[in-house]
Amino acid sequence: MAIDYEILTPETVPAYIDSNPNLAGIVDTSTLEVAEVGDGNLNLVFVCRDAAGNGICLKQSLPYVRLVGEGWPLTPERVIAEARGLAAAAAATPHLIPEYYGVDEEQHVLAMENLMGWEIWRGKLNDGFIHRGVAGLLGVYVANLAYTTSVFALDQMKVKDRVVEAVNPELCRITEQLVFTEPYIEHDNNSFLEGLAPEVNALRSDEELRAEVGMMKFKFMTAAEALIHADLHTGSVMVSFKDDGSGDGRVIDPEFAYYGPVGFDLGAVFGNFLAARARAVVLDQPAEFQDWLAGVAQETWDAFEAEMRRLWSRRPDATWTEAFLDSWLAQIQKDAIGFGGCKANRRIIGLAKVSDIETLEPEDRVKAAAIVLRTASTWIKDRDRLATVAASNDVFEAVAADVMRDGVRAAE
Ligand code: SR1
Ligand code: MG
Repeated sequence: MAIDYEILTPETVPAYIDSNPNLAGIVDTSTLEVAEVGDGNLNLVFVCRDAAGNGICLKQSLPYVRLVGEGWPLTPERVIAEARGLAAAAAATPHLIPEYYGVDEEQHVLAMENLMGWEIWRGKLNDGFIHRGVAGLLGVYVANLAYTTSVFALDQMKVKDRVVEAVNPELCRITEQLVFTEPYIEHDNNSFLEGLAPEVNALRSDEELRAEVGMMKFKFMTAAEALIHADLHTGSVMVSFKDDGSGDGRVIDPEFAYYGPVGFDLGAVFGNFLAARARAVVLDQPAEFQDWLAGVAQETWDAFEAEMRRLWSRRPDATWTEAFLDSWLAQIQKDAIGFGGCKANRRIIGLAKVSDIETLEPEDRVKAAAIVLRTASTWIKDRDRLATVAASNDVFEAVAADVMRDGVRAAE
C-alpha cells in the first residue's frame, strides 16, 4: 500500500512535535520519553512524558484498520471526525474529555492531554475495580453532546450544515456491517467457540430478532438526531480514582462521530456493561463489585435524563415542550436498550471482541457469551415492552440465573 504521509514512530515523535508550532511549549522534547500504546483496533497512540513530568498524547490514523492490516484500507481522514467530536465535547463538557490541543490534517495526527495515571475502564472492570460515579458522568456526557448539537439548542440551518460536515460514511459502514449485519449471517469476520454454536444458531434462526435488528440498523442509518460519539464502549473511557476514593472518568476516541440516534451512545454503554456483568457472574466476582455493577446502567440513564431535563430549560424554541421531552426520553430509553443489545451481540460473534469475555477460560467464556447473547437478543426484540433500564436489568438477572443453573444449549 502506498502511504503518502509520514507514519510516526516513538523515535520520530519529538521532531514531529518540534515541527508543529501549535504544540510548542507543552513538553520539553529534549527529555521526552515516548511509548506507542495503541491497543485499540484502528490507530497508533503515542504517550509522551518529559523529565519534568509534562505530557502529551498523539494519536495518528493509519490508512487501514490496524486490527486487520493493509488488506482493509480505511480513510485516515477519520481523524477529522474525531477532532470534531473532541471539539464539540470540549465546548459542552470540557471536564469529561482530555484537554484537546488540535489536529494536523496533513499527517492525520490529533494532539491531546496525556492522562497520566489514568487507565482504560474496560481493564479495570475486568479486574473488579469499583469506580463510583463514572457511569453517571457518561450520562452527562451523552446528554450535553446531544443537546448542544441538536435542533433543541441550535438553529435548524446550522444543524443541517453540521449534519453534512459530520457525515462519516466509512466509519458508519464499519458499524453497519460489524454491529448490525455480520453477526446474524455466516461471515469470515465472525468467530466463536464451538460450544457457543447452538446459541448462535438459535439467534440466527430467530426471524423476529433479525427483523428488529434491521429496525435498529435503519434507525442508525437514518436518524440524524444529534452529533453522537458512536463508539462509546468501556474501552473509550479512561478512569482514575479521586482523593475521596470515588471514580473519575474521561471519554476518548470519538472518531466514529456523526449525526445519529442519541440512544446509540447510551446503548453502547449498556451493551458493554452487559459484557462486564456476564464476566462478573461466571467468575463469581465479589458481591460488592457485582452489586455496584448491577446499578451502573441505571446510573448512566438517570444522569442522562436529569442532565437533559436541566439543559431543556435553556431551549430557545417553544416547539419543544415538556411533554415532547417526556415522549422523546421514553423513546430514547427504548432505543438505548435495543442498541445495547446490538452492541453486545456483535462483541460475542463478530470482529473486535472484548477482553471481558475473551480472557475467560473456555467453559466460562461460553457461559458468559450465552448470557450476553440471550439477554441482548431479548433487549432487542422486547425493547418497547421493557421500556426501562430497570426492566432490562431484570432480563439479565433471569438469563444469568438460567445459564448458571442449566448451562448453555447443547448441539442437536
Ligand atoms: C474494524 S474496527 C472494529 C471496531 O473497533 C472500534 O472500536 C469500533 O467499535 C469498531 O466496530
Ligand atoms: Mg475506538
